[in-house]
Amino acid sequence: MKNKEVAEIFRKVAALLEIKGDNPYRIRAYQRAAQNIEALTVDVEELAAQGKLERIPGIGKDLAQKIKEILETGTLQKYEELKREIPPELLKFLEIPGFGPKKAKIVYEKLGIKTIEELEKACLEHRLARLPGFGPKTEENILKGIKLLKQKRGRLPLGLVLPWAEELVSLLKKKSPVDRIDIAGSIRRRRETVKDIDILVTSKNPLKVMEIFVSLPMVEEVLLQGETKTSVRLKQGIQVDLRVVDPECYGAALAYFTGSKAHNIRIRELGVQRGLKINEYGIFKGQNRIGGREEEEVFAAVGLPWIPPELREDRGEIEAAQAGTLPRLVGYDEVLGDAHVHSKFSDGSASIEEIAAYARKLGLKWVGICDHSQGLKVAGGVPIEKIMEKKKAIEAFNKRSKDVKLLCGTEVDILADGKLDYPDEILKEFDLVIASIHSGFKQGEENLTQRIVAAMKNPFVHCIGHPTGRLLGEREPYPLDMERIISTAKETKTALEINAYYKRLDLNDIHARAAKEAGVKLLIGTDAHITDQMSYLHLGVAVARRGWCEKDDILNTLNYRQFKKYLKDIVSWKLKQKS
Ligand code: DGT
Ligand code: CA
Ligand code: ZN
Repeated sequence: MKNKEVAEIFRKVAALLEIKGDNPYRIRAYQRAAQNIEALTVDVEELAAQGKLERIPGIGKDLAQKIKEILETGTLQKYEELKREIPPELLKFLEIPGFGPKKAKIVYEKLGIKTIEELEKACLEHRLARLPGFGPKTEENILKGIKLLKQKRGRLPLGLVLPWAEELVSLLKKKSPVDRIDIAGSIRRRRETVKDIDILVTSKNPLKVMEIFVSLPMVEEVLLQGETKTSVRLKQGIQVDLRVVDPECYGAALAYFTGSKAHNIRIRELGVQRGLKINEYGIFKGQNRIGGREEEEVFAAVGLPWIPPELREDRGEIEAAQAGTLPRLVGYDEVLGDAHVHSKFSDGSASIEEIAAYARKLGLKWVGICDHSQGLKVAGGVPIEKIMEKKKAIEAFNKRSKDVKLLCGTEVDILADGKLDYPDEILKEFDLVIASIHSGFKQGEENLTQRIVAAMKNPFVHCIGHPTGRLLGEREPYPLDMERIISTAKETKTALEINAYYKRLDLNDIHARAAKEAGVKLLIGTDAHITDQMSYLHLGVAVARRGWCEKDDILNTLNYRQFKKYLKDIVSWKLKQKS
């Protein structure tokens, strides 16, 4: 997959153009293209071979040609030219979130600062505040940005890493003599970000497995090669640790390397209380190994049922297992629909037919077609005149389609004053109304909370979309009084979204659990702008599971009829409260 490489070059071109003060539309076009290419779940090379590059949102003839050039030559003529005009240090500064090119240029030229470390030091010593147009606030923002950048470098979003890990597993299964094989670590627990890939195998020929592993095309560098452990760095920039373990202790090793560390420590303590030693090599009584082949044995040894990996964070799962009150987590195959997909009616790239066909491929039964509202011009918001056309198209589709059904929805913008971007008489026409904030992130906690609370009080709003607005590694969540959001959601019977787009995962696991505990329903949506992104739905389920959610907590487990009825009933109930 060259997706990341192509996206990276586009992103750098955008940054270079920004320093030069080029046309903002052109800059945005490159940024948007980079984002969409990176988010693809299919190989951009494959799309190029099939002549389908222009199906990627934001890719026209010109950018398609440029993608081909990168795939063929490994770089872009235009990029090489731009690079020659601009010092490379400045490029690095542009990776700092919230540190724009104009300010970067001033710092570089006036203070001669050449590295991020120097920049951090200068901020701490308040040497930037004296520059024209700078102040203490700027320094604070730059320091925040540097912190984000460091986090981003250290950890990658699960949604990027999981497919790489799965690809490694499938290659090892196909090409090397492995018997058992599992992904362990934070990926198995489905943590939202991941430091490295941990893989565990058993094999009668460990040396052969290692030999084949280090020669896989995804591997860039071998860091350590041994008979039981080999570490490599992938071209994607992440480390992989592959361990070959004895079949006798595979279960114990899997439990150990799945973690979390905090969870392991609790299990080990429970073992000690029973006179047992539990580690990655098995379960021991004195010198004797009394178990460890299967993971269940580890839990059974300390009197517990098997605990799903998503819960293993020492957040009460041990106590719940002891009390027999572990949740029956919502299953990955229990979600029947995707609540939040953008179509060609706004800024999505697919028609409703294409979306339905993709849903069918994923085994889904329904999709909420939730396009942006009129005011979001940059995102192709649907003007009021076109809503009836969309509604009719969806009704006609539903008549034709026997299996997959669509809901006519909207992702209505919550405006700066808390009002919604469509009037009530329009909102009432939709089957599904998700209200989201897309602007005014800097308003402060009270205002932002108030906007969401006001939206929830609207009788036609079913759900709040990506409630905190965070983007992993790019944008911190805006400040919200989450307790008040959750209690108002409960009072108004408004659902909260678990946005499953890999950079959002918003609500996160902790907030999803708080919502569930308060009795608030959760709705999972991928926010897909291109059909492939619908395959991220499982990431939303993973968040729900990490949030201890059961089937009843998740509206996506309803079938089409039940879901539509649920949505209607909510509006009737809300209207009754008002009158
Ligand atoms: P990551 O890699 O930061 O995304 O998160 P993990 O959980 O995959 O952490 P990693 O790769 O450092 O280690 C994998 C697992 O190995 C971890 O979840 C628990 C186990 N482990 C590592 N170090 C220790 C330790 O010092 N004590 C115990 N009990 N377990 C450990
Ligand atoms: Ca790990
Ligand atoms: Zn949105």
